Amino acid sequence: MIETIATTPLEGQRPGTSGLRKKTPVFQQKNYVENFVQSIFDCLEGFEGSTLVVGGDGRFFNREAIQIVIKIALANGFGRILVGQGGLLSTPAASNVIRQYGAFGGIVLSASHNPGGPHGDVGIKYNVANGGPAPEKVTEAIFARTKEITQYRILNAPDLDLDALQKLRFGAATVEIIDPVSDYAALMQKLFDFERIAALFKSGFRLRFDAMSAVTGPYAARIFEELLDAAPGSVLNATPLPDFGGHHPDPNLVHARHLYDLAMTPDGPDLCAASDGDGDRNLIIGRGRFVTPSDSLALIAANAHLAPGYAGGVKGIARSMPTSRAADKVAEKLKIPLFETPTGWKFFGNLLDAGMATICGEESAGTGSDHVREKDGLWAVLMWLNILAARGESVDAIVTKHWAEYGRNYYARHDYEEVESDGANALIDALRTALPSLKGRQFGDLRIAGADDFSYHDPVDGSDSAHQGLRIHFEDGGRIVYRLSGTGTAGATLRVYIERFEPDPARQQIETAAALADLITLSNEIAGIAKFTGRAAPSVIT
Ligand code: VG1
Ligand code: CO
Repeated sequence: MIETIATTPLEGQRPGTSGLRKKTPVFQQKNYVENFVQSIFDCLEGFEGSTLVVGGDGRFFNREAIQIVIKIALANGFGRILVGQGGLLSTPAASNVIRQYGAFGGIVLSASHNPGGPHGDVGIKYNVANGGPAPEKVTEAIFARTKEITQYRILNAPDLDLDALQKLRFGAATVEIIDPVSDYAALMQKLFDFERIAALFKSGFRLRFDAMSAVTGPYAARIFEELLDAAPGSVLNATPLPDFGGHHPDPNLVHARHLYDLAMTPDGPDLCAASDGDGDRNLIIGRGRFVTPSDSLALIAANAHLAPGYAGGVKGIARSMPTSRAADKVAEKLKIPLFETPTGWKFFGNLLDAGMATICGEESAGTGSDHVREKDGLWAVLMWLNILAARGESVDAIVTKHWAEYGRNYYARHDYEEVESDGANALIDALRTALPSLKGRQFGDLRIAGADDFSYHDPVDGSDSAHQGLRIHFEDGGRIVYRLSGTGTAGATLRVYIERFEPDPARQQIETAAALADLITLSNEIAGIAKFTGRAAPSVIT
């Protein structure tokens, strides 16, 4: 039943920040998925007879792609394939299944927060045995292989039924369709005080969680409404749809604006939250208070000991470089190490495996811990619920007290989406060349203390990653960071991260845009954003 099919390399199969992401029609090309999946397996050794986990976020074309992945995996010699029912597994749940069942690795079909549908995006990502995204060394090897591939091996069999929980046999190998939620829910019950959170709901606490018609729906419905007995209707858009209902499943202040507006009404829910397409991001808004992901990381690290799974304390905190330095203050106070890594969860894996970090986070709405090797949206919501239940205070009160104690890091990210690649690259090149001359320059009240091109030396495996973002530091502690997105699928996306530290509680309740106004103006001036991109304003501010 195994066939060897001749093929030729296809352009542009280089994985980005988080796997290979392209427009749907690109993925639908003949042999596109086949080439990439065979290239993954060609770069792995010793998986004969072992377990592979397969799942995705339920978007358009996932079912077709999953059939191909399973058939190629069987033809290449995997012994057991675990597939989420309906082809669904959230990214953190896939990470958990890989770890829990001792799998060799996993393949996750997702373009995460990117839109889905015939004109949307599709993505595919390989995770290694620790449950985390493959490190750069592996993704680069896969890319090299895609440029040389001449054939793939595939099982010639009818499509499998992915919807019934069952075990299918293929010779000595099995394909098991598993409940995507139960193992994950059990893990959450171990980490958090479900009784206390249930009591919080019973006391009248109101949650509104928007699954954005993406993968977290079934997880959120089970955990919040069934296990924690939150009021029916606490979970919105709980049915995963192939096109996410035509929406952009990105839980930010633009695409989840309705939640923000709801939370800002005087009788709004106590907590509004959301997750993205594949369930690894989170949005946290208390009544009257939006929590930036960078602040959320710091607050979680400072309060994690209130949750049973973290009662022993936090060993270290890791954040991506552009993430605000709010978490650094917490690490200082707790006298634990703080690691600054490049953007992308794959850089946290080694630190988590080595027990050097317990809590990790990114400014892009990603927070997580050593419980899996991916960021985890529902985990973050449960952590907040556990903290709120334990402290008996509102989100706003907790945030305000945190700032008074540690200082506030005003923070914004400006995205210039789908600009022309040539212009974006020219901007970065010009700024990189100018970096050495920036030190000591004065702009109004702002004086540049230093500027550099961030590179990371992994303290665990000794690998180096260069050109991970251009940083400009100011003498008053402010900072501007520039980098190009590695997840976009059209043109280039320039991300500009702007931050200012404010220790004085009397000045901690200013509008973010006002608190950062001079830095924002300067961010355009220094890099010539308008000149290089032709854009007068960012497309998204988060
Ligand atoms: C973005 C975020 C990054 C995140 C990545 C994947 O990458 O900035 O922090 O890890 O998306 O998240 P980039 O290269 O576009 O800036 V997800 O939820 O899309 O897997
Ligand atoms: Co995601």
